[in-house]
Amino acid sequence: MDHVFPEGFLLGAATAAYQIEGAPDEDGKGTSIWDTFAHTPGKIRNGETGDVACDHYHRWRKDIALMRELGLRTYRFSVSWPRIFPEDVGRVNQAGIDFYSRLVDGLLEAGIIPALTLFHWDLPQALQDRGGWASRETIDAFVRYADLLSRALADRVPIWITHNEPSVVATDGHAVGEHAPGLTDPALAVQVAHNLLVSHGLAVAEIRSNGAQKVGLTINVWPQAPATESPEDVAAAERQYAAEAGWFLDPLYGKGYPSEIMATYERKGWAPVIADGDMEAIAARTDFLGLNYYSRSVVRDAPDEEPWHASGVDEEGEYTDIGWFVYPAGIYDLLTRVHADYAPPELYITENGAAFTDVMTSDGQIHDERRTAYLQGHFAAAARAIAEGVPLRGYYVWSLMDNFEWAEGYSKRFGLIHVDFDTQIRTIKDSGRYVQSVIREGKI
Ligand code: IFM
Repeated sequence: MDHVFPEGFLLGAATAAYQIEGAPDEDGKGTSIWDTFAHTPGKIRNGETGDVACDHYHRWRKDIALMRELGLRTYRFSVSWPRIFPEDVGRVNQAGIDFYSRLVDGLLEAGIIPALTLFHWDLPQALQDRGGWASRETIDAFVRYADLLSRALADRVPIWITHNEPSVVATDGHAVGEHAPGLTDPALAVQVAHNLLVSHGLAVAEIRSNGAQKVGLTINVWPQAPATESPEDVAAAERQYAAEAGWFLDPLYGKGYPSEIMATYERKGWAPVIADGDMEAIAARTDFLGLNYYSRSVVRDAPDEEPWHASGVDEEGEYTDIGWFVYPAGIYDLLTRVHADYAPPELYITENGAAFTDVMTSDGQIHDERRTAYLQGHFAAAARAIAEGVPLRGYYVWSLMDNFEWAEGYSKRFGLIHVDFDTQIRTIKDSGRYVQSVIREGKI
């Protein structure tokens, strides 16, 4: 393999609070919507919850030691908002801030650059009770939370991510109902997406003024390829892309919402209420864009399919355990397209990885060849984009360790580190050793 990452490239791994921490009511933490949702019968596979997860809240020192062993240059984690504000915007829980402050110090001592996500889906239940992301009160609450936390940590955390995957929060949580808070109202979902973007934009200035070196946002994007070269299929793929990616990226880069998508929302009565100044707020200057890439879709024109008149087509080839097609070239397609369309000053792959069933062999190891091959293919395609001038500065593998995969519970393992959820024993997988060697030697 002659692909390499450039000198100084930040290769690391990512997690999120609810997926790993456990300790749902320790040290003054309030209830999040994911605590509520996971405890609602029928919502999570096998009735599992994040109550213990990887018990990272108690084992974080050991987890940092494992990151150090892997040689990670950077670690992306998220903060549990209800550890900081257990109720709504009123009382601050200093013990919550102290937990993350210790974590950050531990990372820095280990030579690992912290990257902090403010919102990876675990909204305080008290805010949901007042309307959640559909309410502008939550925008204000988020800005207050961003300000408070960045005042406490921006002197030591250089990379700040406001939101993780706002489209998933909006769609899965508010239209499909498979994620917390479990609502099924498409118009509400469109408003939620708008409010998330406004809250991002308003928080950027606060975080920066508190000393953060870099502030950005993470979007999940699946490139959409047409099933054939027919103009109808090509247009369908572009519509799907505009609805999923353009709806978020265009306004972030000052282009407003895509008109074709807005026209559809207006026709359906789903268009968001936009207050004066919102579009300017959303377009706040950011230092980088985070992209989560897992797969791509192939779509064909389908006039009967609402609302985008497009429908997915299965591809021949390998799929991961969660049903996502393995398509390494898609990360190159995505990076080059986003660079060409919006030219963010810097890009990060803030998540990429694969769920596969792992088997511990008699040597006590996990020889996860498919995950290793997945990563190798995606690293190589990303390196190709860098070689062609895309300013990709870092790459976070999802995930550092096996964890709570939302509605799928513990059934899908994405980790570089295997977690035995009965004993909490961690075992570095072959894929983890592979990432270690890429960081050490630079070669992919
Ligand atoms: O586990 C999730 C993560 O929380 C957000 N991005 C996708 C991952 C895999 O589904």
